[in-house]
Amino acid sequence: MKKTGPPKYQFFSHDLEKVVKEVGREKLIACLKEMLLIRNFELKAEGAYLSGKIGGFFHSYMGQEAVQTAAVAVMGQNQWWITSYRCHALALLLKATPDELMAELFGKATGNALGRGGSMHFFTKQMLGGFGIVGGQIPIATGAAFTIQYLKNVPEVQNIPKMDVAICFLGDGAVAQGSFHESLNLAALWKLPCIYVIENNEWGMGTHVDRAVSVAPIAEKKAPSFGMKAYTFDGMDFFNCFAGFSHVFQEVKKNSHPVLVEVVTERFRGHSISDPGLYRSKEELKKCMERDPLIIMLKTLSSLRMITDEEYGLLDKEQKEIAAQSLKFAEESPWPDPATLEKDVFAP
Ligand SMILES: Cc1ncc(C[n+]2csc(CCOP(=O)(O)OP(=O)(O)O)c2C)c(N)n1
Repeated sequence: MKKTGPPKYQFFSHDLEKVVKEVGREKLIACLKEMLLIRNFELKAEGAYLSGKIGGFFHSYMGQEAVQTAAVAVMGQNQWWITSYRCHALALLLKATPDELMAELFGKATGNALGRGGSMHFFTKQMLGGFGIVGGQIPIATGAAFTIQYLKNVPEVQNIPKMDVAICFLGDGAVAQGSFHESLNLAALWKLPCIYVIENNEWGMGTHVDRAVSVAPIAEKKAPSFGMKAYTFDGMDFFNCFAGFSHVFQEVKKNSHPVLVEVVTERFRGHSISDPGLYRSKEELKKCMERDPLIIMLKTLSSLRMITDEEYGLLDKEQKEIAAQSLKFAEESPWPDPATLEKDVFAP
C-alpha cells in the first residue's frame, strides 16, 4: 500500500507552441506511431503469453511509452542506450524489428537474441541491453560514457562508434542500490557525459517508492550530493519529456557533465505479467490510466488540428496489423536447434 499521497513535483517548464513548432507535424505523428506500435506490440504479446504461447518473464512498459519515445526522438539512435528488464519499448525505438522481438519472446531461432534471452534481454547495435539485475545497467552506462570521453582524447582508436552521450534508464527501485551511488559519484568526478533517467512509476514490484526511497522528489534531492544537476519531467506528457530531454541533451553535450533526470510516470500493468497487483486498488489504477500518454498526445495534437480521430484510428489499425504480423512470424519460426545449445556460451 502507498504510505502517503504522491509528493508534489515541480516539472520542467515547457512552451507547447515552441516545442510543436520546433519538432513539426511529421515528426510528431511519427512519434505517436511509435508509441502506438509499442502499445500494440505489448498487447499482442500479452495475449500470446496469457494463452500459453510465451513463457518466462514479461514486464510491460504500458503507461510509460512517452518517456523513451521522447528521449530517442530527441537524442537519436546514435548514442549508447541502456535500460532495465522493462526493455521492449527501447528496442523497438532503436529499430529492432517487431518480428525479431516477438520471435525472441517466443524463444524462436529467428529471435533478437536467437531465442536465448527472452523478454528481459533485448539489444540493438546501440542498445547495450535490457538487464535483469536491478541497478546492473547503471555501471555499464557509466562505462559507456567513459568510453565516449576517452575516445575524444584518443582519436586514433577506430572501429568504436563515436557517440555524444550515454543514456541510462532505471526504475525508482534501483535508486537504493549501491551501484547507483557508486556510478553517479564516479560519473560526476570524471565529468562523464551520462544522462541517468529514473523512470519513477511509484512501484518496485509491490513496494511503494515512499517505503523504499528516503527522499522525494528523488532527483532533486539526490543529485546535489553528487554535484549534479537534476530535472523532473511529467512522464505522461510526451511534449514535456521532449522539451526536457532536448534541454538536458544540449547541456550534457556542452558541459560533458552527467545529469540526473526523474520522470514521473505510471505503469498500467502489474510488475510483471504474473503480478495481480493486489497492492493498489482498482480505483487507484483507473485514476492513473486516465492520464494515458497516448490519449494525452492525441488530445494535444487534436487541439492543434494536427490529427483527426479518423487519422488516429488508421494509425492505430496500421500498428495493430504490424503487431499481428509479428505474432504470425514468431509462431511460424523454427525452434533453435538443440545442437547449438553451447554456441556463444563463453563460461567453461
Ligand atoms: C539486485 C536485484 N535485487 C532484486 C531483484 C528482484 N526485483 C526484480 S524487479 C524489482 C523491482 C524494481 O523496481 P524498479 O527499479 O522501480 O523498476 P520497475 O519494475 O518499476 O520498472 C526487484 C526488487 C533483482 N532482479 N535484482
